[in-house]
Amino acid sequence: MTTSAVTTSEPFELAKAAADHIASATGVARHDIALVLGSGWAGAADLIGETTATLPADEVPGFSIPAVEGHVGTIRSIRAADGKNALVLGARTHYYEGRGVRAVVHGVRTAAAAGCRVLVLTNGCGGLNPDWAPGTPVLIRDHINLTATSPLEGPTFVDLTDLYSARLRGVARSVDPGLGEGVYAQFVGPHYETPAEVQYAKRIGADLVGMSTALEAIAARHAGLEVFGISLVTNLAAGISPEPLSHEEVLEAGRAAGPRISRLLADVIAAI
Ligand code: 8IG
Repeated sequence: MTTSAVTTSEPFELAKAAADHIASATGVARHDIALVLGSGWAGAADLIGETTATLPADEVPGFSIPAVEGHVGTIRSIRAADGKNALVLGARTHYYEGRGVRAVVHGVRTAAAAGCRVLVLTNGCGGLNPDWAPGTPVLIRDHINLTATSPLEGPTFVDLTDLYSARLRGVARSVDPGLGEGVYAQFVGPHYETPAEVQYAKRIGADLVGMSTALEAIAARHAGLEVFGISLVTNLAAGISPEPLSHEEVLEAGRAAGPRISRLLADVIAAI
């Protein structure tokens, strides 16, 4: 084996180690569905089912505690009413933390190694459609990756057509027929966009702007997971509204919408 091949397999070995740790620490040999809960979505975990184990993220190989207020640093195993085991990853690593793209997608690869078939990616984001008031959940139909990087290394030519499962979007709309859909553009951040960048995003086809999700979704498709993405619009993107953006506003919109979107997500999980 060449040196580069050994290097490329490292992330998957680390994910296997994390999955083995999760299996032994939770007593659940295989999980079925994984969730990454972003800004505003943390409350969903409690509605999905009974938490059977809570692991501090920094005890699981490759994970670290998150840098952002509004994100929790635990990995939870939840038993749903239908017997499915959900793995809730509360410790998302953002690309802007500077730990590299491997760290960003480690949770996704761990979910796949833990047996999951479905990955639910949630986030808080800025909205470009003025009809989507702060607190509106929006299904992710597709993404535009503006990070100028990929979680895949080497000649890994993965097809991203239908990356965000049409089947799972249909399930979500059967739960809430009023849900809108949009294209999510991942910027690096951690600064929010300028109004000019928001207009650029709009012209290239984005409806939502954020700092997560796209890189994770790519790694998920590569790992064979079926991806469901849903955003909470916590603010209108810069320049869409005359108000300047504040992280306080983002947290407040998340708090206010929390119970309603948590119920929605729990109902979607139950219907999957
Ligand atoms: I919450 O307006 C949240 N995250 N890039 N822009 C970007 N990320 C965000 C925004 C936003 N709001």
